[in-house]
Amino acid sequence: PKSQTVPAAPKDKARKIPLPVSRPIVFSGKDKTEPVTEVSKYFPGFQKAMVKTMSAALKIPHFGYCDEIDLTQLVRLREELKPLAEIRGVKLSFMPFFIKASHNIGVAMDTGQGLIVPNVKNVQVCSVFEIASELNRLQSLGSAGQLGTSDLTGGTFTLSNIGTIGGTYAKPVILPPEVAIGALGKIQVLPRFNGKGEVFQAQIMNGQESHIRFLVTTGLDQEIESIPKLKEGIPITEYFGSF
Ligand code: CAO
Repeated sequence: PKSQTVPAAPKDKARKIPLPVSRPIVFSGKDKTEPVTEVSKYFPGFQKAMVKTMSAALKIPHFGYCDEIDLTQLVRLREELKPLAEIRGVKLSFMPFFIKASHNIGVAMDTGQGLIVPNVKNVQVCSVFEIASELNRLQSLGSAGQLGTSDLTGGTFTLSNIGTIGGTYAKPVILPPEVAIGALGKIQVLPRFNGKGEVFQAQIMNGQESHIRFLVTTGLDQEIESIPKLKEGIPITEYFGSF
């Protein structure tokens, strides 16, 4: 019988389970209160401004919308274009494609000075490569703490790519006086069904848009609609401009 194959439980005496030793808990770190001051040598008042803006942002009544987007075609397209951009000395990530899909687009950047949102102006007249080049410029200036006022003002819509720091979903907070913001999660290979009901490896990204409640905006939902244009075989130059 089955029960004979299972070894009998050891008798109490034979057990050698060590007794739990209770030691007092010692906290090695202490809470520290840091005043929000002019600590940044690059932007005097930078931290104060960041706290002020984020406090104003949190007063806005937000409405959130979230969905998943199949980026399989876009991932393929970037693979093709990346070496071409490299020849021109431009690093081509996914961001320029997302930025291109809307107007005067701010990009939330994680820098040594904190969170900053420079924007790429008039994306509608720029090619994806021009946007990538401008994004490269903003990133270098951002990490050196050398962004100017013109780069930091005039944005109309912001994109926050939390995928670069590993996040799949986010609830982005509107940057006033803008009325909407989009968050982009990490792109993951996941099983999905194609039109024939076959499972394929899809490149899935979750996107979320927050906009001021009761306001209809042209945000991420429109951008998402514009991306499938790639699938319709529209020539790259028509959609992204010449490079
Ligand atoms: N999923 C998968 N891979 C991604 C990705 C995503 N969502 N986003 C970027 N990547 C890839 C890029 O394509 C690139 O890959 P390759 O080396 O193959 O080209 C690599 O990750 C590094 O990208 P990057 O960070 O250099 O460039 P980027 O243009 O994608 O992002 C920036 C720039 C400024 C948005 C980013 O550096 C950053 O600061 N993100 C954080 C934003 C943040 O903190 N938001 C939260 C607060 S506000 O709501």
